[in-house]
Amino acid sequence: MSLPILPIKTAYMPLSGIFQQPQSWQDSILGVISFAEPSTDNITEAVKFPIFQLHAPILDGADATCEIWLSNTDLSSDKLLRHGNNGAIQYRYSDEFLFGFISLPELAPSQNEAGQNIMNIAPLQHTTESAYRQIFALMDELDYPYICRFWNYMADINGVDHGLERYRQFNVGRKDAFLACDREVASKLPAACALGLADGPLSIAFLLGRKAPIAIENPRQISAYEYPEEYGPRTPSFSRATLLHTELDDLLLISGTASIVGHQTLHPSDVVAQTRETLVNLDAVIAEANRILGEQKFDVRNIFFRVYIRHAADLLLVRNEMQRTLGDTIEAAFIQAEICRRELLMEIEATAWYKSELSCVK
Ligand code: 3EB
Repeated sequence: MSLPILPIKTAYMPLSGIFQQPQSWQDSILGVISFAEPSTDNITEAVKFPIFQLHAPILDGADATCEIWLSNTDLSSDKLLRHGNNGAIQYRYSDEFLFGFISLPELAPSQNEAGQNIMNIAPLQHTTESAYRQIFALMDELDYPYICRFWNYMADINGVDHGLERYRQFNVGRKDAFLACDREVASKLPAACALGLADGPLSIAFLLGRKAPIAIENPRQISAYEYPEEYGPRTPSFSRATLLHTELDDLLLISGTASIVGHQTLHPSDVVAQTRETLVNLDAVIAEANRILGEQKFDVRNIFFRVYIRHAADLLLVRNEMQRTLGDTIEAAFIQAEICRRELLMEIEATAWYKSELSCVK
């Protein structure tokens, strides 16, 4: 059965804005991704929805520092959202979607009886595998078979220990979990992003669904799961975007997108050229989604961007280049974060909606 409209929607506002909304609106929240600085002022115990708090500096777009995922169905009494937690996972769900997150401190694998770390596995790799295995177990338990999107954040993403860059350790742990749980299916991988923050635990948010999304690749780029070995011993398990499609609405969740063509990083020390290249890549992903839909539904001018910038001082260069290409009225939040390849100075992820006129009338 396919619903004519998508039973999920997004909103963007600061954390404090959420608590000024009508209670019925707040009751329809599946979860919140919040880039606000640590502040618990407004957060009471009564809050039922998961708030995925990331302590990353906001450079611009303070009116949109939270991305809110809401259920877009009539919440009559028998259809209220439910929530739960399972180990380190917090989640909330409707009949159609589940939003959750897990935060795990990085721990080494348990030691053997003699107290030795028998495998000498890097703690981040081990913790990543454990986090993903817990998420996959939850999917099986609650019967949400599909992943629409992952958001991955970790400390010091470009640091090196155990002889390997930490992002690459993360990729090994993620791949091992995907393979072990039979989720490494080339053309069915979820959209994702992976960013470095100054500190904090490994933090992964996820959006699960009961209908299969369509995985989109970028014709200008080699699929990330096919990157050559020079980028690490295991390839990243993600697709360039996922498309959720119904009769009336479509939603495109675009993965972190950077200045990569083929598999190579272009314009290593030129943040303006990287921005330009990234926008061409975003355009290519959007065009690919439109091609699959057989209709020009999505447009790079009608989209919400989250822009991650490695060096705060580059904000104006990046924002000006985006405005030069897209016009002054872009909807975006700019966050300071580390990108997963050292030479990358910025990365953009995006959410694009298409609503037919019929859907808007409703
Ligand atoms: C890239 O295209 C840039 O490892 O989950 C973008 C999106 C990137 C997701 C991930 C990494 C990830 O390879 C990096």
